[in-house]
Amino acid sequence: MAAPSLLTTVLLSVTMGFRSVMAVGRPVPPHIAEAALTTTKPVSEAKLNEMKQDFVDVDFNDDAVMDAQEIRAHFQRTISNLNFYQFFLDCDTDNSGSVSLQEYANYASMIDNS
Ligand SMILES: [Ca+2]
Repeated sequence: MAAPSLLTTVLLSVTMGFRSVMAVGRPVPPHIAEAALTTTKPVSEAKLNEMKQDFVDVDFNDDAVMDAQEIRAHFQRTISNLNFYQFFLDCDTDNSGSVSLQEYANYASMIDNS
């Protein structure tokens, strides 16, 4: 029995969550726009810019990390608690309790299917 894995479900939900708010688009500050990022999987420049936009949209207080409260506020009821925790655990690879742009870029590059 090959049911879709939990991770697949999480990733689909998270990706759709981000896409749905892409149109909001807070201005991307220069230090984010020009940040040199590495990604676990290679991605296009356009995709990198999309990730930066996602990041800025979530980082309301501009402290250069997405914390749990910001991610929660951003997604509101669009993802379940379980997906939320899984997303956080998967992104926050250094277990700092928040997600940096670099951590998000690594994560997002892994779920990029384009
Ligand atoms: Ca923040």
